[in-house]
Amino acid sequence: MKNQDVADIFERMGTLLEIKGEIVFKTRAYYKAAETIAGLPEDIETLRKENRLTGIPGIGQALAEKISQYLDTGRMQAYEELIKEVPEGLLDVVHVPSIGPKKAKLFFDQLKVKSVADLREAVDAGKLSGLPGIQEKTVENIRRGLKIVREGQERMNLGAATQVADEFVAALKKLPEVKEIAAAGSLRRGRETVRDIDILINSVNPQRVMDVFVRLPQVKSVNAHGETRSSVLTRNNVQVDIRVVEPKSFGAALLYFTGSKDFNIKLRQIAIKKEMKVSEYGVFSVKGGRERMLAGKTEAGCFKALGLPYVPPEMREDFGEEEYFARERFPALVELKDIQGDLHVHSTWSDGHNTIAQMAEAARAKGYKYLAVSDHSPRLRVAGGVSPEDLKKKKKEIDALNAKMKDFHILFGAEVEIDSDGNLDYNNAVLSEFDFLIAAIHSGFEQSSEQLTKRLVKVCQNKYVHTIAHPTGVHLGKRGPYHFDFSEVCKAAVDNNVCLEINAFPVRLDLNGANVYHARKHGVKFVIDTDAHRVEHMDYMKFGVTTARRGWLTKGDVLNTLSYPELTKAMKK
Ligand code: DGT
Ligand code: CA
Repeated sequence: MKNQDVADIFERMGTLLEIKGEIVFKTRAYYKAAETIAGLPEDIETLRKENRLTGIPGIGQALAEKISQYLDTGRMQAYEELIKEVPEGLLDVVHVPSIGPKKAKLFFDQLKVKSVADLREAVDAGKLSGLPGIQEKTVENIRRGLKIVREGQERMNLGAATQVADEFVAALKKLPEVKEIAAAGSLRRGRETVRDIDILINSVNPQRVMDVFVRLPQVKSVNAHGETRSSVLTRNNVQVDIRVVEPKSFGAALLYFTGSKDFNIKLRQIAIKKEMKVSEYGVFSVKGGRERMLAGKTEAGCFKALGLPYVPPEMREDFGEEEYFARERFPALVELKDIQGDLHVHSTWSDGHNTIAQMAEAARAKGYKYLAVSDHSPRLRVAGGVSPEDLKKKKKEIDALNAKMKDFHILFGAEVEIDSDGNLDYNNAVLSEFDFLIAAIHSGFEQSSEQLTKRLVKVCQNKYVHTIAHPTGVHLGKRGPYHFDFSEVCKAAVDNNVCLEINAFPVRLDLNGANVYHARKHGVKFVIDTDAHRVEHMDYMKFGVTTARRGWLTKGDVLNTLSYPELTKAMKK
């Protein structure tokens, strides 16, 4: 199916025309067409064959001809002409945080900046200062943007990493030689971003495992092909390393290669104090200068031999271990099976792909007991925010669905915009109607820390608000968090019975594990939400739970582990 290819070209044309300074009407047409084609359930080649291209909303004769040309020849003349005027590299420049089409054009016209590398050079050489409208602060923001881009290239998000690892694990698991297999490293710890994938295998026939691994279809190139270790690059340039170890050391190796490095160092120090040694081969007693293996087969065995409680992988970072080790027993961390519902999903009422009924059915199939359908409010025009009039219809639709269902509740929700002064996008009469209200910032990130803090505190004090969505605004690889006084906002949240969200959408993972850990110390309560814009996105819940575990949350810290009656009680102000 070529739908996505065509959509991508139109999307690029929209951006290139925007850089060129074309009128909004024309650029919008391309963006709209791209969005529509990407979402088409039918194959665009079929539509073409049956002469139905112009029947697609927003596709007129001119665009239909461009599509046909691409389907016939694999090229689109209009696109090729456009990139003669506006170099393709500017598409990357535009997407550097804080750049956008206007600045991309300015730097291209004035400094011949044609790529991100050119931009980096121009910034380093101090050439941006003095250009019209470019202040020192602007340059600083661009510098920060370039850093985020670099990090985004070096590290993928947890969702992307999980997908790659799952493919490799599934393929290798099929081998009879593989007794046990696990992804280790930052991925196993559930870190929000992952540099490379470390897979560990328990097998007595390493050579065969190595040979199969380097020949898997996902592999683009082989960096190393050894007897017990190999390393490859996938077609998407992800590095995947595997190691095969003997059964008696599998647990110790898993412990070692899960890391983090700092956690390993801490374990080694503890071992030394107890006249022990811990390595990737096992836990050993070194009493009296004699080395004796105590454990290695399983991870749990290694912790036990060290006299420590089992530390879940998500907690193996450089914070709080002392507190953990000092306790006899630590309350169990929250698990995916504890989750009773998703409180932040979108529907076709705003920019979601599925209807409320479809989302609810998928939620029920997961075993959930409730779902809050929280569409955008009108201020977020790009996301088709719901008008107060349409809210009445949406409410009716929800009431009708609820009347038909037993043991499942759809909550009438909204993700309402927080304006630059901390006010909400619906009036109080409208706000009072919602069962569950999420407040969110989608603009005005560049405000000062004081302003942003004030804005968020004010929202916490709003009596209708139940939670703050993606509280720091981070977009992994695209945008850093906005800055505010995190402790102040945590305190305001606790004082006003407002939850902070752990947004499980893989490009967000916001709050992240470290934020959650600190917020928990303030006594904050949390909701773990997927922000699903289609049914499949609801599967992201596992990443949110992982992030919660990285912040040491137990079931009791998370609002959406409650039953429906408990939830409604807990939401009362
Ligand atoms: P990443 O790949 O940057 O997302 O993070 P990790 O934690 O996966 O780091 P990586 O792939 O360099 O190494 C995997 C694990 O192996 C790491 O978490 C701990 C262990 N490890 C690697 N190098 C060292 C080391 O020099 N010392 C110690 N103690 N452990 C190490
Ligand atoms: Ca790694």
